[in-house]
Amino acid sequence: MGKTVRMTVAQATINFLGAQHSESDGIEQKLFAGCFGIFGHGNVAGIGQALLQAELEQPELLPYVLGRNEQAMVHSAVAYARMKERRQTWVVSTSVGPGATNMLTGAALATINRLPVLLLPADTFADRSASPLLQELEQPYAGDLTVNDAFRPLSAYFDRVWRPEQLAPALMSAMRVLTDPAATGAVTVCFPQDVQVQAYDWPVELFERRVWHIARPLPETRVLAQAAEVIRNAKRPLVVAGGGVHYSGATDALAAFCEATGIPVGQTQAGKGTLVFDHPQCLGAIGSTGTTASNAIAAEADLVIGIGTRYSDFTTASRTAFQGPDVTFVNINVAGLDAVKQAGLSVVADAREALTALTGLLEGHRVEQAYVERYTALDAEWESTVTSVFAQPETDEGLLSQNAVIGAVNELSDPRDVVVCAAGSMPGDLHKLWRTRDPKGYHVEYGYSCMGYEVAGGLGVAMACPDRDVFVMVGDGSYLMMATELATVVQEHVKLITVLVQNHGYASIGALSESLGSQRFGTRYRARGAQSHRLDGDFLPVDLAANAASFGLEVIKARTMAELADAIKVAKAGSEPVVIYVETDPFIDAPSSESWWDVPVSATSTLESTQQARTTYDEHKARQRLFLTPPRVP
Ligand SMILES: Cc1ncc(C[n+]2csc(CCOP(=O)(O)OP(=O)(O)O)c2C)c(N)n1
Ligand SMILES: [Mg+2]
Repeated sequence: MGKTVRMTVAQATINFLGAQHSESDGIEQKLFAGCFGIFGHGNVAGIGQALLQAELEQPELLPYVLGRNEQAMVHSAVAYARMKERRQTWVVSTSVGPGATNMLTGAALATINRLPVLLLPADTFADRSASPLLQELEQPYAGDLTVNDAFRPLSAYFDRVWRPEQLAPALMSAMRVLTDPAATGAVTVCFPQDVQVQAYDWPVELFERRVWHIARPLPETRVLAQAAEVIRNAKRPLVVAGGGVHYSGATDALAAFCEATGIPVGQTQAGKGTLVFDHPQCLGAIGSTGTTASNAIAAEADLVIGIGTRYSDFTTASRTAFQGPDVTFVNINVAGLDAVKQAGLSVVADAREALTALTGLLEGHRVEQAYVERYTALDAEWESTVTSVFAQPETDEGLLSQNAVIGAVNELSDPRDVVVCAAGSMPGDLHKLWRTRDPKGYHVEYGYSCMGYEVAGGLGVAMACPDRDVFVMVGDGSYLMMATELATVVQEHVKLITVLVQNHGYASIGALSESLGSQRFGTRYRARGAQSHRLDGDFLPVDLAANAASFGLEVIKARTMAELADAIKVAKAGSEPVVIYVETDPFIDAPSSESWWDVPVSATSTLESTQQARTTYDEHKARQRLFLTPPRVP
């Protein structure tokens, strides 16, 4: 028996986590920047005691940050991890029951976006001595089940430490998955309340500094040669760049590939910034919320080269974006799951490695000049559309358009500043309009598009990048869903600029509802009418500016463009968090993507609006394609 050290399961866990590092390209950093937490009886005396002991005795080990909502803490952690290209994240500690299950939405968001976060929900007693406990779920059909089993389908790895002996293998597996570029996501390790406080003699090696290498899997030589041949034979190839390009640190490799070959790029939400907006090969957003340039080129492409993309419905315009009669796909992705999509030639590899090798193999190859001229002209056309909507004046009622608000923030922010958003009409509008001038300048969570991510995510971004200003763009609906982390922003002295866009309800779902024949039903924040008994009465007198001010931060109300511009300048010049409150007209849309999104419409209805929408739906649906044919390798 080697040397051991006696401590509790919780103390061992915190000591272990504080000693973990990630390594990529020779750069080592701590895997966990710290631990967000909210204490309850499930964790206060176990993990909580261990965190206290660590803060007093080893303050750098795993700094503790108190959040306000468990879901929000996961959002902050995930946003942080995204800004750190998945090389560093946070631990999130919660109590049992509601504290734990509040994290479920965050877990789903992390796993869907393939972003690492370590969740440590507390769990019911392993020895069942006092069951049923406060907040314990009892099911007549199973004795070993707890609410935490709900994390299983949402986690990239799930474990529960019933006995101290299980701790080391559970933690090792958790680290393996967090640092695996293909498998990463929410990693959940549950800690029964009584187990957290048990003492055990741990081998000292468990707590030694440990470095987890983040792999860059190389492409298979033969497959890559085939990919190069397919690209050489394409007349109108198009790259679809996703978040994987960022996580691989492949933005320079992508630029080199595109400059050498002349192949243009459409970007997914997570892939925006992979080329800066004015790069000659950058056509901006692609798909349902894409630019007309990307979408026109997508419609004609004979080859799509997907790099680090999941091909979500927004990216493929629900499989209507690519209309070339013989279009095929080559996919570069670390995850086999994504590489095989659309019957593509699968290059299962790290994006940077594969792109660099491909550029070499394609030396001397360039697409035809006529193609370059065509996409360059389409791109210029879109840019002038953006310029014109950014300059939209106030309406006759004195309201700004959302386009103009986005334009002002874009133009008055510094190139390295970061814009953050997640749900509502703004993600789509930002995807189309935002001129990204730095690879990390655009942070829209659109894998889960979770209302409530905005402020919490903005906090995580600002903590990850203290050298950049962070602009959170949040609609009134998302703000009402979860503005709570403004309290944490104040607590942590984080400079966060929140632009709160008030349009009294859901501009996004309202417009969607109308387009689907559902007449904007139930999408505005209005009181129930005394006569009609419907939600068509007065607009609610809710004062969100006063609400924001109640968190103890400065709120600037802007009505006109001049006031908005002033507010942004004041916020940027200061070092404190600011909320800018602005009312917009929800009926002014962003310029059209000339694209579609598959949202099914009732097949039968007594409403004429629904019947008409169904006819339109059927027309679009007929254009949807399956893509079952792999590329022909010459
Ligand atoms: C948690 C969650 N619930 C519901 C939705 C569906 N949804 C998407 S956008 C939206 C409305 C957002 O309203 P707001 O933040 O005011 O933005 P706006 O649409 O007005 O731009 C809703 C309800 C969602 N994305 N996330
Ligand atoms: Mg709104």
